[in-house]
Amino acid sequence: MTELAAQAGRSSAAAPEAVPAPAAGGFPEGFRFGVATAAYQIEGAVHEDGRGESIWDRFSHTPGNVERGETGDVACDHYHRWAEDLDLMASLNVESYRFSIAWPRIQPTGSGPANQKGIDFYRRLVEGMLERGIEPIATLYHWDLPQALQDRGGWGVRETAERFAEYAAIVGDALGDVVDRWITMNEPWVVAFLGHVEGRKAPGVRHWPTALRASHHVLLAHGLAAQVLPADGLVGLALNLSPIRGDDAAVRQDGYLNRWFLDPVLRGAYPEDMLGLYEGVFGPLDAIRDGDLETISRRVDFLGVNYYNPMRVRTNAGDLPLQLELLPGEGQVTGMGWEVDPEGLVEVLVRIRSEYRDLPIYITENGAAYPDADPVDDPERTAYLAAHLDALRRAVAEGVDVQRYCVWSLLDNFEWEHGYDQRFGIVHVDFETQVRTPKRSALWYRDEIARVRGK
Ligand code: IFM
Repeated sequence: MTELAAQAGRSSAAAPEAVPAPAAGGFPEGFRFGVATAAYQIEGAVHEDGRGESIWDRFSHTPGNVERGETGDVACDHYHRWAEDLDLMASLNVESYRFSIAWPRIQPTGSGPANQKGIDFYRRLVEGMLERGIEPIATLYHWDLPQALQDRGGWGVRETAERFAEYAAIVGDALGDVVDRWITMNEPWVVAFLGHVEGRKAPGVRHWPTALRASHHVLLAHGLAAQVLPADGLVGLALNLSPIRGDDAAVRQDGYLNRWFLDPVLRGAYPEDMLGLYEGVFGPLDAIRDGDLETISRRVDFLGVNYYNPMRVRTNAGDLPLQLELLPGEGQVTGMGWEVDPEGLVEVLVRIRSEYRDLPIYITENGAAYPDADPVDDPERTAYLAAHLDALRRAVAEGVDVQRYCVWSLLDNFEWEHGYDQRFGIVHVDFETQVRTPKRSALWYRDEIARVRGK
């Protein structure tokens, strides 16, 4: 362990920490407060230092895909302002930073040797975190597939999972001495289904059989990468999970959103009811080969949970295979129309422990977009965060081994197909000037961390 890493609390042990005892502030010993971002949403500099084209460059530059035709070309210009952003985190008492590595900066066409300038950028960034006492949590895939791989079939083909493992090995070798917490995949459901059924996200495909193949290949990519990432680190993946409310359709939506990912990762099997449903409509899912589920479930040192809201559904005799419709959120909703329900977080976490297994949980994303009346006075976001942290304390009290909490997001940023209008940041970004201003929610978070730490 390097001295810098030791200062940032890097552990040298490969095994997940033992089940924590309750400590100050209702969180276990070793618990850390963090923030999260993703490369394409903040970095900009899409043509610099040898970065290749990603599916999000292509998708956002295709008219009609993103509101107002916005793109991540400049975003928060974090590629140039990373040191200022790390200073900002340190000033907010942030203890962990979940960031993502852009695959096309490391391998511009998704295969072949590493682009040294890409590696150098992330090394500078990680060393900058460690110098400030901030723990790095590196995500390897937050949706920016090299376009060259998409041109060969993207997540619809098995080869992409194999290429991903090569990329993971490159990054693990290059940064394994300074990073020991790895998230392979962010939100496989979004990648597979929003990207390949609804076409709302890159690559904008609308084809169920491709989406089902993609869902399997994304999970396989996790499994293959987990085998080659440093053995002395910890590996997980981040699933977006929601409790589902509604009639019979809730079981199908739960299978589609939650169990299709939880079951293979934590049980080594796809849920029988969903396999039956999908195969009944689309025929055998022959992308799933012997041994794949063993690969997918072999190494999950912690589970990343992205939690925002519950979902409501009702049966609808329409479109196969799910035959359901999503209903609007009830009660308080955020700017995205997402229902505010902190208890849903407790439900999700307790369910993982009782129905699957007791494993370390990182809340890898939680937060809210609001159309703030004032750019920095954001009482609704503060209330959202406070209520969800309280919910997390209840989950801890019920025995869930919660080890990290990362607010989504540090900065207002490129919110995918919504462009820059949906602001999730606890720090306001003026996209004309790139000036960052902490919102009241950021100051509240800073003070809450200080309070828990007895500072
Ligand atoms: O901005 C996204 C993030 O990239 C993935 N999880 C949900 C966030 C809010 O929509």
